[in-house]
Amino acid sequence: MNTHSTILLLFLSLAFIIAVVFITVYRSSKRKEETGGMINVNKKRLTFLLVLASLAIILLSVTLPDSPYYLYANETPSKVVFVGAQQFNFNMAYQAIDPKKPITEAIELPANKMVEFRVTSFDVNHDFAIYNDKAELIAQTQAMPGYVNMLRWKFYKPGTYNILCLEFCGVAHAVMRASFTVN
Ligand SMILES: [Cu+2]
Repeated sequence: MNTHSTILLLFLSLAFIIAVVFITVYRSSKRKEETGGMINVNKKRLTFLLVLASLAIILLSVTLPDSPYYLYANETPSKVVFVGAQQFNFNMAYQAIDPKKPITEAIELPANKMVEFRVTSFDVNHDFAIYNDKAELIAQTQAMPGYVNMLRWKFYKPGTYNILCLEFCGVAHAVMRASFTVN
């Protein structure tokens, strides 16, 4: 069973449990109906919550399996790029970067092959957002101090790709950018 199916199964099980809880609460409230009072309000509230929960379950069941978190999970990247963001530039290299002696290499990546970015920050929160030559956002991940976020992607079009920071990180945030080429 792959990860998607496992998540879907887990989600459906949870949805079933939630449905059982809702139905139990609804039925137990129905029994008190003969006594009058606030029952009508509770009934409306429950119906509303039931409809809301059903809608959420339907929407999530359709959209969750397509989440990009496990994209290319079972493949080996053709190249790994280490990214250490800091105020106000992106250090990029083919080997792990020492925060005390940050280095930046010219990055060239192969087209049509999966590549992996290992993104972290050396100071505050940044964002690593990849744009194509039409300034369209293609992929992004947060650059967070103390965490390494993995971003796997395939570039089909050769050319220059720009990296912008999407997280306001200080006075020079707007000029924080870098680029790499795909051949
Ligand atoms: Cu920034």
